[in-house]
Amino acid sequence: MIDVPARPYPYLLDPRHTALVVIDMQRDFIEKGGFGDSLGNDVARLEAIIPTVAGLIALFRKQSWLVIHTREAHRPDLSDCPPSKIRRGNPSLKIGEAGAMGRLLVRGEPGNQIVDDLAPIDGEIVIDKPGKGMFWATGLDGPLAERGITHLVFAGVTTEVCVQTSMREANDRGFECLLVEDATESYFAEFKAAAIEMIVAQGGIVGWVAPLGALEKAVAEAGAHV
Ligand code: TIU
Repeated sequence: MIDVPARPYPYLLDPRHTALVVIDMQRDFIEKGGFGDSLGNDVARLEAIIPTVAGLIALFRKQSWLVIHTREAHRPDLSDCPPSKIRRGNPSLKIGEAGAMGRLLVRGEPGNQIVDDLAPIDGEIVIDKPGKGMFWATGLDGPLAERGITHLVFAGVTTEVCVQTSMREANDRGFECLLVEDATESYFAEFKAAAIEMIVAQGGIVGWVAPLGALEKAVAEAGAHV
């Protein structure tokens, strides 16, 4: 086990059974003209974490540990998108309508792609999820069980929406979850801070939190090839 200094107490990472989950680092949320922008958010905050997320992905690739990428994405006919979700937020452009990067949150559209700096490579899992959580209607339980994954490290956007929902779903399924706090971001600084405190409160009710540097150092000290 790799002992990672974390809050609320050290996280024991099992190097043979750990995967990284990078949540929704897609243009829809990170670039102007996408879904996040249509909801009235300042998207610049999210772009700033790309180098840290890239560093985290690089750490996992060096160890040959599994990397999973998710995208919030609907079928072109929107049959997997409840009308309530389309109406929600009274956005300037709704899910499925055409924006500057194609149809919002629709599979295959330019805006639905993961940003170039974090693009998946062969052997990594890419999940299109119609909800905020990564297990709902995705079939992800199967591939994780087949690979014997018991520990999940989380990154991505946004902290209090898709990252927190996915981490809670994973926690309920028995996964040991660590959120890398500088590899996640919200449109609202106060929501990110609150989400992190909710995760670690009550003895780590949803999991653990640590910065990338702590994880890198722990992996290096454990003698893994960094
Ligand atoms: N709006 C917002 O903060 N997030 C989302 O709609 N989706 C994700 O978090 N990916």
